Amino acid sequence: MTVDRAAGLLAQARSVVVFTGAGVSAESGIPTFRDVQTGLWERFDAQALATPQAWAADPDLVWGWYEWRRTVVGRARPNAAHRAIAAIEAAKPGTVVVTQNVDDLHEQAGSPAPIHLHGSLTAPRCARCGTPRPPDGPADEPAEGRRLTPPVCERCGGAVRPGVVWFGEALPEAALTAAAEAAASCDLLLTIGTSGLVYPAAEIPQVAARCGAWVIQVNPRPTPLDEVATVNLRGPAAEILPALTALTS
Ligand code: BV8
Ligand code: ZN
Repeated sequence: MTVDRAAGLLAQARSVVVFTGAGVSAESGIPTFRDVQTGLWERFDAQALATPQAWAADPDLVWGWYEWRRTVVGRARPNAAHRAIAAIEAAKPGTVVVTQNVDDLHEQAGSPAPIHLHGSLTAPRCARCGTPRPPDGPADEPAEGRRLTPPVCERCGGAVRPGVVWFGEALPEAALTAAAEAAASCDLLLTIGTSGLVYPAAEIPQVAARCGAWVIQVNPRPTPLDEVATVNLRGPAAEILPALTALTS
């Protein structure tokens, strides 16, 4: 049984990296990036909205979209996969969690310091001077598809932008370096719920494989990472991760 084989590798591993994508939050009710467009937003392409060009053209539309997504995340709770990942960290000190997600469900599940390669919905900042501008409470329930005027930076008067990495923007250097170093030195990388299509984040599991680590993939669908996976666990993360940790504990 592949999950037994995966549990055996996890039990032996001395240095673990857990790499997650939107699929790990799917069972918390947060649509994945490609599925996020529903209702009034479905006429927009997420990849087109998550760009500096969209922000420059219509900051109110982009800010409204992110506030709507922050509302969706605000209603979500960590699922059994997030909790199992936190349990792996507790059982294996030194485990590094690297996420592409902009929600804070790993933190809510008890992961002490996940590396956010694509930023976070909880970290808006001034688009001009970079001053962080933590959200003032839950998003005000913007209706889907509604424009919202972004707040103004108290320091310089610039517009406050979402604290995420848009397409065409560089990833935070320290985060990417830390993730790549962890991947290069681990002996096991778990890649959970990612399509492995967006670079340079998608390099992380490849780095681990190239450096000789075992790679365990958890995803209901095939991805380009099938080729580098030592064990491929086909199924939903909230079902597979608890089974994996139950076998390992
Ligand atoms: C950069 C934050 C350069 C924003 C995100 C042409 C060719 C190749 C590359 C490029 C190209 N043109 C441009 C590029 C580069 C581009 C890129 O890779 N594009 C791709 C689309 C081809 N990358 C960039 O632009 C990056 N920056 O390259 O900068 C540079 C360098 C120096 C100086 C200046 C510039 C920046 C990329 C970051 C974009 N921001 N997120 C926001 O959230 O709004 S990316 C976003 O999409 C997500 O974070 C995620 O990483 C990605 C994919 O989203 P999803 O598909 O939803 O999620 P995921 O991939 O995780 O897939 C979901 C998976 O879950 C699926 O496989 C599904 O089967 C699985 N699943 C579903 N249910 C479950 C499940 N799994 C388990 N359990 C379940 N229940
Ligand atoms: Zn400012």
